[in-house]
Amino acid sequence: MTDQTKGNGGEIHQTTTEAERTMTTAQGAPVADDQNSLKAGPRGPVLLEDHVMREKIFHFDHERIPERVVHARGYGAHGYFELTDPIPELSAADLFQRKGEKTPVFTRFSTVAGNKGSPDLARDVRGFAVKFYTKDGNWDLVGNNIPVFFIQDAIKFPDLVHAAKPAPDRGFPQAQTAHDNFWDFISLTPEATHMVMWIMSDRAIPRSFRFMEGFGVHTFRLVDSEGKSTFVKFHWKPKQGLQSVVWNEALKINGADPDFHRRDLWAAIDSGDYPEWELGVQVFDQEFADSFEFDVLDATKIIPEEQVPVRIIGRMVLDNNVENFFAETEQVAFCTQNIVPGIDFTNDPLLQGRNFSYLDTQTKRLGGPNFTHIPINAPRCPVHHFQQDGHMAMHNPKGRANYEPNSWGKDGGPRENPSRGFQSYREPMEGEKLRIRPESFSDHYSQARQFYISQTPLEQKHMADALTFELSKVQRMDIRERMVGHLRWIDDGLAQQVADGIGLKALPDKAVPAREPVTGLAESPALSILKNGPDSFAGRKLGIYLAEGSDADLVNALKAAAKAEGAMVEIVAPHVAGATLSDGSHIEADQKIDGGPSVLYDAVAIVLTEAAGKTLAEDKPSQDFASDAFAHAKFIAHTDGALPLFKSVGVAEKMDDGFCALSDSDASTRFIEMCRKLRFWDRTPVKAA
Ligand code: HDE
Repeated sequence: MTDQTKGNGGEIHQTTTEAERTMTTAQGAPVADDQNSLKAGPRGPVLLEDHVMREKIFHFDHERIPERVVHARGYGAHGYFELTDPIPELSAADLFQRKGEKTPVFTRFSTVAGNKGSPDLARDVRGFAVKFYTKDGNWDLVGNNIPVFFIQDAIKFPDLVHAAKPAPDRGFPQAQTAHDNFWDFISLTPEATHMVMWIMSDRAIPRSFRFMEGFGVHTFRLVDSEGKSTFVKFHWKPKQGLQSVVWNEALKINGADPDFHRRDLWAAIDSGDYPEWELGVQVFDQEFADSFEFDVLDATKIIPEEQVPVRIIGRMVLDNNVENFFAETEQVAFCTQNIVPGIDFTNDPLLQGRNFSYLDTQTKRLGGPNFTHIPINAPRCPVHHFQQDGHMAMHNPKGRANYEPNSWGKDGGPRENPSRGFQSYREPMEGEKLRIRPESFSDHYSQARQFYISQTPLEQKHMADALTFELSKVQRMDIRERMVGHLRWIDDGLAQQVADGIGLKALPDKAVPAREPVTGLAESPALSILKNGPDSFAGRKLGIYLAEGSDADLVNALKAAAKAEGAMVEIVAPHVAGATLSDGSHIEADQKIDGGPSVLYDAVAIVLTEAAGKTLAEDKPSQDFASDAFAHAKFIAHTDGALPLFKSVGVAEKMDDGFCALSDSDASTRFIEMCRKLRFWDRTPVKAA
């Protein structure tokens, strides 16, 4: 039981007499007063002797740990990986052996460039890191939502990240690449061109973590029980389908809800709508690698799915939110070198560098070598070794022996196990020691072009717009021109649009290529988001804007239709207290209109009486709700009462097939069916470039 009293100065004291609820210091000493420090007299100086206050403030002072140098902003959740198609013929990895077996996972999604407090909708790559707690130890698949990377050799990573982060002199801009330093570095790094096409595409502004693909990026190896190896690339495919927002929407979401992505993941899991991804593998042998147009060790290249199909072997379900953000999401330490028997590295120089970096960075971030003792990082299988001591050691070896070989027999601790233990693939190695980039890495444009031509005209336009936006923020003309010189290898139409957009008088010369690009690479439809639409509104969110007197039957029908589809609904109203509907029932609002702009929803319904419509037609947040929904190509359901609002923002005369008049009892179902297309793109038609 908690009692509440007032103290001498009127401050609130909540007290208990129950032993188990008694507050203590970190040393376990019971605390009598958590409101006042120890003083000499009521107004007197605070005494140094106050061990309670000093301990509390000392601990607070040390609450922060260094944020991740990249991927600082992220959000994680627990779940499981379930094997649906075992692959013992390819890999001896324990988690790939038994159909239906579940392996616990912790997955963290992130942006790359921004700091911990930066907004979620920055144009950026998203991290997609999965820790599998297997019976043979932790396997960390630390990937991204884009299957290629900017650079080919880890030694360039500090330069890339320095160029992308705020300029060191002025300390801005935060969480964005639209500045001179980034494009200066990129335009001097032609190997980045392929990745640039991806980050200028809508992939870099995902609607939610739940609607993104994930990629292991590098070529890895699978190794079977006989030691035979097959190359592999890992893919995560969202069951919910792919979806992105449009750039203008991203800018506004960042203002309306900077936590948009983390809130979305948390809310979906909290409501029982568990996001799910399929794990796929692209497997190929040395013969394929030798005949492929590009080097499979080059992380700036993909292998198109049309060339090597993705075989689905399992699924990941995230079904459990973190209990404590810091303990789990912040302290989780992903390390690419966390690998298990049956999976192995290749000689991709980016991957090899990462294998050093992640272990090194965790030691700095988590304060010492014992971060595997933190529960989120601890393997969930038995652990036996002779490592000991160090900061914050929780489990030291038991018994007398802390070395081997030793003479203590059964009590002498663990020993190596040649048959079960990790064996590196016996890859023959020979060569001179050199600092050199392989010539087979020197094609910088072919796949960038392949990505571009695989997009729909609308997606291509978004890329041209993104490049124009970013380069418009670059002040140095020579950097802008140099970048357009690279774009000319991708598509002259694209280069021209960007050149026009940033005010170049003439197209600059083509960049001099290290190697003549391959012509005639086939389109890869798998690379487009819009060609692979989910055709479902499940997992999406409908915003219903209503006010006093709104039609109760319509509101209920919309809610029911959305629920039947598996979609979420939020009620937006002029007041957070909600409104009284036509049947006299009261409905609570989830958002007050200026805190619930239409950018937060995938589709909107505006259910207003004529009187409310007339009043709200003069209200700026209501106007924005309607005009933004229209501008962002959203499906809009409405009553006649919404027409004055549409009129006030110039939309009334442009109403198209993306609008659905809520005129009969089936209209709600019809509207949700329309929403399966996610957006009414016909509203923003684009001619093929
Ligand atoms: Fe990372 N990266 N990275 N990276 N990376 C980090 O590790 C690094 C790269 C990726 O949610 C750091 O724990 C180097 C590619 C993700 O906690 C650091 C290179 C890919 C995460 C680091 C790369 C990634 C990180 C910073 C070039 C996709 C977040 C904090 C060789 C395949 C994991 C940390 C999480 C984080 C180094 C390139 C993905 C410094 C040196 C390529 C998803 O170790």
